[in-house]
Amino acid sequence: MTSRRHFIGGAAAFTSFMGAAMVGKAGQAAVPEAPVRDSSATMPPPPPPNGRPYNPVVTLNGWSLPWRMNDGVKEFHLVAEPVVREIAPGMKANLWGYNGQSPGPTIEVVEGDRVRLFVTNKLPEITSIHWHGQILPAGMDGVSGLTQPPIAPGKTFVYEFTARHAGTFMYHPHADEMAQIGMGMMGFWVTHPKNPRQHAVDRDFVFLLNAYDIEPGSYTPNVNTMLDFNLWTINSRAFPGTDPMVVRKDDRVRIRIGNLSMTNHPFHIHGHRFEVTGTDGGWIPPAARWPEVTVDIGVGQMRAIEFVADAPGDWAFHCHKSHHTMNAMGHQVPNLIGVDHRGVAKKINDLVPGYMVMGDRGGSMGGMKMPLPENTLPMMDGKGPFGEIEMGGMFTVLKVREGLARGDYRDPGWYRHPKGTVATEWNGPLDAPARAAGATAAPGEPVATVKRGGGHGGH
Ligand SMILES: [Cu+2]
Repeated sequence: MTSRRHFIGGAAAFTSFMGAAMVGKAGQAAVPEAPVRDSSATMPPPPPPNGRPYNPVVTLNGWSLPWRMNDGVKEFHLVAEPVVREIAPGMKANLWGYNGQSPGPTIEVVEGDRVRLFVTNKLPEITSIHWHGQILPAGMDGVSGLTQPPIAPGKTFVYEFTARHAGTFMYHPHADEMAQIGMGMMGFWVTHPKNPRQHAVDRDFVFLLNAYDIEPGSYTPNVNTMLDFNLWTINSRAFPGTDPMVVRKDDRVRIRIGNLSMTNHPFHIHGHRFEVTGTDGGWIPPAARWPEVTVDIGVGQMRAIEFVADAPGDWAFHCHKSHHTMNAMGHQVPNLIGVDHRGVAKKINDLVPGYMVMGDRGGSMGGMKMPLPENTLPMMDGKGPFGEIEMGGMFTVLKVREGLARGDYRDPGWYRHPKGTVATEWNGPLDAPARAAGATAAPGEPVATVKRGGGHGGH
């Protein structure tokens, strides 16, 4: 095994790392170095140091794996291993992943590239990697037992094939999948078109959707869970731990979303309309696209959406299943909307300290403070410029700003709304609403006495 170098910095560090790898001793080793990243922050995309040019993608709360060019072949080294991933500030999870993080790093190559991937298994059990969506020789498909023997703990396998068509793909184990995917083993793969102007956009984001069942107060997912997950994550991050997607006004933006969780996720954008331009099967011809504001992403599917970010602001971008935008703890709270339980809750609280019910006026859970076990996220969280955002899970913010520099992905802070464009409290006169005779009264209003005329019958 070659030594493993911690890989923390941004583009500058990447370039110097690649430079060192090219000329240093590691460049001569049989197996390329396996860079490790110990941060869950989004790494701005570095320009390709060699090989065919391409427009790199931005992996939300992730990074792209550097390669070594060896005689015209791009060589990557993935290490399957246990990792500690910060899900959001205040919560870490014991996951399995690649090269220090879950999901693993994004692999970026160009159509026609010859690619060699070394995979070292540092897990306590066998593994393999399947290159989801790639057209390749059957023996490189990574299905343990079917196309190759499994990779035993401590062993390294090598895969090699030509990236034949441009598009968006994923990688994940095809060995003990329930446990290994359930522990966070997955990654993104982007094959860029040979002509960098083809399918070109200004900003190209990628992320995977995954889910975990981590008991409040614990650190390790229960991988036997089939449906009842309590942490819904974008690249193994839950809001407010998800980084914003920062774009310049009028940029053409692509977001590629892969789903390796156990259920579908209808992803919804605010303030814009998009078209689905790609699937894991390839690009959709322009004439076959239609406008959307929500796209359902099925299990094992990828959808690439594109739009022009022409509306400045902070726009929510999230899964539309409401339970998928909340974190753990929420699902066992009894629903007492409409029940006056003020006395009851106090009595129960004397017996069960920390007992909490959903508010009798509907909830607003962000304002409910209950003692949390250690290593547990509030179910809805996030401070915004106007108060609690009351979101968790699969939620992030698209920040559209004028005048950003190309390649500037730094968080610009909250949007400053032009005067007169924010919803505000109405302080003028409020007349009682005119109601039709016989209409149901509003709560607190006396029920109107309507004289029922005889002879009409019925209700
Ligand atoms: Cu969802």
